Amino acid sequence: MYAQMIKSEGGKDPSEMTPEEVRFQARIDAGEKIEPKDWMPEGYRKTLIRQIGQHAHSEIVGQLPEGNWITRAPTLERKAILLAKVQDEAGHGLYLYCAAETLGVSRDDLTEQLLSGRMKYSSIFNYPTLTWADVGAVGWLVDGAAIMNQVPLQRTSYGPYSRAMIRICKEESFHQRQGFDIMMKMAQGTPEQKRMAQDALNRFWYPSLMMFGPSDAESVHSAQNMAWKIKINTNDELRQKFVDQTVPQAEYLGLTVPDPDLKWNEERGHYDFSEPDWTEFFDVLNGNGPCNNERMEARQEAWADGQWVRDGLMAHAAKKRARKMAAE
Ligand code: BYC
Repeated sequence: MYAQMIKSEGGKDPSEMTPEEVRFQARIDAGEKIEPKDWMPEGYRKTLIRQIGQHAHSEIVGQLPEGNWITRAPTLERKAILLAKVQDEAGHGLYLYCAAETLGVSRDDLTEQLLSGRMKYSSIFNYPTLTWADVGAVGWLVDGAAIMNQVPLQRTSYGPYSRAMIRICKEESFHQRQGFDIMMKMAQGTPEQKRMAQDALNRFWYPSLMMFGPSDAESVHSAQNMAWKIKINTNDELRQKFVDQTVPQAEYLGLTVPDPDLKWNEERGHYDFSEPDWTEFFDVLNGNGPCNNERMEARQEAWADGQWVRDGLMAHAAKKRARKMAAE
């Protein structure tokens, strides 16, 4: 009876749920947050570890394309802004690793899974930043797409993830605006600067659309994740929202979105647009993007270089513990 009352659209059939699962789904449907010590289905825990872990890794790997330009930022002010942004991404990664740890996985475990290639990070960070305009395009488009995805995640059902997203979203809007500001300067600059801005848009447009994940028909996790309110919108819904929001911004910049089929559809009240090349997307996911090897090597090197710091911290903690025990 209770099982029949719950919604769980897209998820498991209520008649196949255990009484615990039924109670859990009812809490989700009532809009309650799930906290670390609450009972949760193993699948819920696993999919959250997958998504939050992937999200954390994306923040950390995501520092690399922009970090590439810190030493070459055109002015001291731009350098300071970029430094702050890249540091923010490191902070986001840390909040998210902490949120994942509440699900019973350690940060070392997650790192090991990233470095061994068993865990993914966002496809977008496998593309290079070739010019300063690319730093603008990353802020404007990549952070713009990230916000579109992350604002609804503030309402995700898992408490620690939802709270991490609230903090992260505040910073992401600054990131997006700094990117747009760079694009504006470039688009209004010399013909060569405008050409660089257009070239950056040309190269980052479709990879940014891919950030939302495969089309709904190909998305394996969406239905269950939406039933559990881990995910609030489908991949295609968010992609459409992103296009609708970004096209007028491109027009304002005087730049052309690289899609000859892009046009406003009066009837739908949305832009019609061309799908990204999904073969390229899956190729990038399989490790064959332009920068996959470079990104993994950079993370592996950073992890190895940081070993002495981790060893030092562990030795210090052990000494402190021993001193405390001796004093008791
Ligand atoms: N890249 O069933 P689906 C940032 C995978 S960083 C790689 O639709 P789901 C920033 C997916 O994992 C922000 N993989 O999955 C940082 C699954 O593979 P597995 C990053 C992708 O989970 C620095 C398979 O494809 N944001 O803003 O329902 C500087 C099937 O997909 C991608 C997040 O991480 C992709 N783009 O939906 C600047 C957001 N898309 O695991 C900026 C949190 C899909 O089964 N994550 N896959 O092998 C999410 O919201 C969801 O996980 C996704 C995918 C929408 C990405």
